[in-house]
Amino acid sequence: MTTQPLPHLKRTLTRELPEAEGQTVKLLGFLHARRDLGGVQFLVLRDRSGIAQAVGAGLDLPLPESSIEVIGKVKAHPKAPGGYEVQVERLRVLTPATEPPPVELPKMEWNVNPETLLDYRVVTVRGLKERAVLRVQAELVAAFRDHLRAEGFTEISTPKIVSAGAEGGANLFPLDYFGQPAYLAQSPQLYKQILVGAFERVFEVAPVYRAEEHATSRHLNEYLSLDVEMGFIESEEDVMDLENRLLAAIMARLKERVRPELTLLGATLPEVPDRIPRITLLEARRLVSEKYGHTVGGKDLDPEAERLLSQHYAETEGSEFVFVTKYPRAARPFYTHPEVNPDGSLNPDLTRGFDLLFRGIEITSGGQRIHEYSMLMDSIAQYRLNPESLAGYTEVFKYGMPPHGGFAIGAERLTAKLLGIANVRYARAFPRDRHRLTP
Ligand code: AMO
Repeated sequence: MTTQPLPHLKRTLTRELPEAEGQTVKLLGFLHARRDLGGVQFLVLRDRSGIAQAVGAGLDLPLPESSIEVIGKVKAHPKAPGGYEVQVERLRVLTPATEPPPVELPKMEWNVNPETLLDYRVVTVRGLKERAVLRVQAELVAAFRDHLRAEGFTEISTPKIVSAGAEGGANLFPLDYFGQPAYLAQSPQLYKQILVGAFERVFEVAPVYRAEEHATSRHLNEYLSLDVEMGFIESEEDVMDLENRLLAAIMARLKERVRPELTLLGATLPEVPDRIPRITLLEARRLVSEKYGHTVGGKDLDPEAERLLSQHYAETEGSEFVFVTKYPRAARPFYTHPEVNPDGSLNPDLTRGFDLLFRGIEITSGGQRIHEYSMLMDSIAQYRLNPESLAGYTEVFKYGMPPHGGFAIGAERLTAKLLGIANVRYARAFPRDRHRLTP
């Protein structure tokens, strides 16, 4: 053993071991696991690409999770993870852990005892499955960006400190902005619409804030919103077509880039149909009532109705996605465009708003937006909102806005449903929920 680095040896990643058989390599990483069998030490080193087993004698192994450098020869070994093992010639401890991790990472029972795992998230997030979830999400976000850029969209960044809410409801986090009342943004809705005036097609990837008091498996107080807005549409159908193409591109990319992570998590990616089925909300309510005997109160679908509707389309059309369209006005925010009747008149009850359900839950809301100033002001009055508080937004509609629409995908909900995770909190590195502000 030595304390001197060997500068001439380039770093090898654990996933590159098969190509390095018979060679002496240098691995850098974390001491994932260790075992002493009568003077022979086995260790598992974890780096960003995976894990590798190493074996040596007379090694003074530090605590798990210490940062280490291992130099040794690569040998084929069918029983080792990945089929190769490193015979340790030198072990150097770069940073010794000073305490053992509170949870044994290799033995971590996933999705079990969730609160403890979240309490110790600073270190449990290093677990192979934990980081695989976040890696898949990172690839999903990259695919979202790449596809939209290829369709001519520009990435935008809008304020998260705002003077008014965009989505209505009571779930705004207030804050004191130098003595002025302000809020954390519930969504980039109004700003993404304004920027359609500059770029026609925009998207944003950013956290948004919802002061939801209830703790459910689908709600976070801070979540990653994947937002899209597009100008010069005919109707919300164009927006759904775009989301259909986008989802197909995302799934194709995941299939190609994160196969090891998907295998580790036992996840099956959905097929995205060329045309995701579309059903109006009214028909959807009738369907779940007639086929499943489930009657929904209120104007929307409830979680059970979402589940049943998804089940219906999975069974009858083999689609794990379904768009629910033509939401009633009472169930949508003020900016939603009313449905246009065949004779060109406006429908006072229905809108061009839609949701997308995937594997039983809503992962997207979207729709066509109102683009005419007078119609928007009428809508604000009908919703009994204060036009002054929205003046900074409504003003742009005096200067000419094209017909436009868009949608937002909740990144954690999509990730969780893709990977079979029961609670959206595990699809976020450091979730914020009703009871959790740390870590
Ligand atoms: P909405 O409020 O329906 O629509 O949100 C859009 C999507 O965001 C996700 N989502 C959440 N995820 C986790 N925790 C929450 N508390 C939470 N709330 C919502 C869901 C949901 O479908 N401006 C519109 C979108 C648009 O029309 O473009 C909006 O924010 O996946």
